[in-house]
Amino acid sequence: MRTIARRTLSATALMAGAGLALTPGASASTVDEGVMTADLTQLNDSGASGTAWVWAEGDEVKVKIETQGLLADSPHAQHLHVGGDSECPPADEEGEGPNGELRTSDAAEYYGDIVASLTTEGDFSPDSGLAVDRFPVGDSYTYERTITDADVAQGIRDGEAVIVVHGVDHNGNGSYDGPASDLDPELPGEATNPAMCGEVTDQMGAMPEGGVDTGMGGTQDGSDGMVAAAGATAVLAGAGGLMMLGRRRATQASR
Ligand SMILES: [Cu+2]
Repeated sequence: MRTIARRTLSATALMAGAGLALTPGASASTVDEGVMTADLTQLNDSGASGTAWVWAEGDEVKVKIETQGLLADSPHAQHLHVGGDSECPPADEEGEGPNGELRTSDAAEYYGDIVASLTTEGDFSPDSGLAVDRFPVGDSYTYERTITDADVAQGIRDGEAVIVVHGVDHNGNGSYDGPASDLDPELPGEATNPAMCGEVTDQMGAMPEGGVDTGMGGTQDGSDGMVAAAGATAVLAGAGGLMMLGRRRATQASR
């Protein structure tokens, strides 16, 4: 077992050193259990950014999102989208809204429809897509939730999922107002226009793949791969790697 772990470490170190993805190495059995990531980047000149980590194992999907630069003191609808081209629109994409504002429906050809609403509690189906009283509030927040949906989990594993966070203060007056939303005439477009978007991918390896540390089951083999990969990340990335490990511990502790 020690030999296998060392071999995993070497392979991972080589891949990381070459700037390639931290693939599961010897842990072929844990492919479905690995973390995927999404680098959330701004749309509509929102100034927002963030990172998402997504674990999909069996029917379970665990999502963690960290944000910065969103409109403060306001709810931000956020969803997993699947469909379209499974990608985000270009950052400067314009839409049919006032002054070329990109509305949610304008970019549907890129990221498809809502398949899961990343609400803070209760229903997470597309029906809750605009349940503004059950979405995170604020400019910078950390969101974490596990949902159970076989189709959503499969869409993520297939690399078809995109995370979109909504809510843009186009006129900079500190609240959602102005013309009606394309999704719901009762809401201002500012409340529903996309603020940032990220494709859920296994390419980045912001955190190493592994079964046990996701808290969603896993095998002993997955654990070995996880420890080895984490070690390599810490050694190679220095402080950055340690930060990532700290995040993972925080994730564990909060469960
Ligand atoms: Cu959305």
